[in-house]
Amino acid sequence: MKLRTTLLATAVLLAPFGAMAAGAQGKTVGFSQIGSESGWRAAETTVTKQQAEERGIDLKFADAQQKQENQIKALRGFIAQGVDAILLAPVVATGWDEVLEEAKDADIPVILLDRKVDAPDDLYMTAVTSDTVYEGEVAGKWLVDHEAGKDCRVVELQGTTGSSPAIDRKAGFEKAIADAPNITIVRSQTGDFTRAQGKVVMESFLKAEGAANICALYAHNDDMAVGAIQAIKEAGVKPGEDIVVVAIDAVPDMHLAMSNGEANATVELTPNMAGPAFDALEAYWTEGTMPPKWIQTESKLYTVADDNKAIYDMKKSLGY
Ligand code: GZL
Repeated sequence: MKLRTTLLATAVLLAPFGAMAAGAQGKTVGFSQIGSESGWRAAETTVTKQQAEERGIDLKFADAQQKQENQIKALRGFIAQGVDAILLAPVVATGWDEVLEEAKDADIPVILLDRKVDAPDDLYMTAVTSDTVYEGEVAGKWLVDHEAGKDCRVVELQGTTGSSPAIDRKAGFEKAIADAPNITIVRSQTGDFTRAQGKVVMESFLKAEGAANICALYAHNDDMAVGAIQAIKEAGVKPGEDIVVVAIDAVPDMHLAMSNGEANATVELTPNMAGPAFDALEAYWTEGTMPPKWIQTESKLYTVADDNKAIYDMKKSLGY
C-alpha cells in the first residue's frame, strides 16, 4: 500500500494541477535556476514551469549555467523588473547576503528551492528543501546494514563544492557510518553532480585503488552514480555486485540501474519544490500568511527490493 501511495503521490507531484489557484493568477515570478547538470535538475525545471502555468503565474526563467554570478545578475534583473516574487535555487551556500538585501529592500519575497544559503533567514521568506543531512544518513545506514560484518572500503562522489546538499549529504553519511568501524571512506572527490564528471572521477578512483579494493560507491546524486556505473563496467567489474552503489535523487535511470542489478539503493528527492513554494506565496498574497522558514519535502529509500521497473515506467510516463 505504501509503495502504491508513494507512486500515486509521485504521480500527483509530477502531473499538472487542474484547478487554477486564484491567489497567484497574473503574478510575475522570477526563477533563477542553477542549470541542467542532472536529470533531477531538469525535472525540477519542468515541474516548476508546469506548476506556474497551471496557477496562471508568469514565470521569468533564468538558467545560470552553474555560475553564481549569473544567478546574482538574474536576481538583480528580476528586482529591476519589479517581479512579485523570486524563486532561487542557490548553486552554492555563501555569497548571497548583498543581493538578498536588495530584494528585501525592494519588498520582493524570495523563496529558496532545494538548496539552502548561509545568510540570515530574514533575507528569504522560506526554503523548500529536503533534509539533506538525513538523506546522507539514510544512504549511510543502508550501507552499514548491507555490509554488516564485512570490511568495506568506500569511494565517495561529492556534489558541487560549497553547495548545501554536498556539505550536508557528506555529513549525514559520515554520521551514519561513525559507529561502523568496518566501513571506511578511502577516496572522496567532487563529481559536480554530473554523469560525465562522475564517470571521470570514478575512473580515477578505480585506477588509484584497484577495483578489487573498492567495496562501495556513495554518490551524492544518481547522475554521478550512473556515470560511475559506466566506469565500473568498463573496468571489467560488476556494479551492484562487486561494487555496491548507493546514491540520492531516485531519478528514472537509477531505478532502471537497480532493476538491472547494477545499483543497489537511492533516496528519493521530489522534483516538485515549486508546488509548496507557490502554495506559500498564494497564502501570503491572499491572506498575508507567512510560511515557516523551512518547508521540508519527503525523503524515501528505494532499494532493489522495490519494483524498480514499474517505478521507472511510471516516472518516465509522467515526463520525468
Ligand atoms: C539537492 C539538489 C541536487 C540534486 C542533484 O537538493 O540541489 O542538485 O540532488 C542536483 O541532482 O544537481
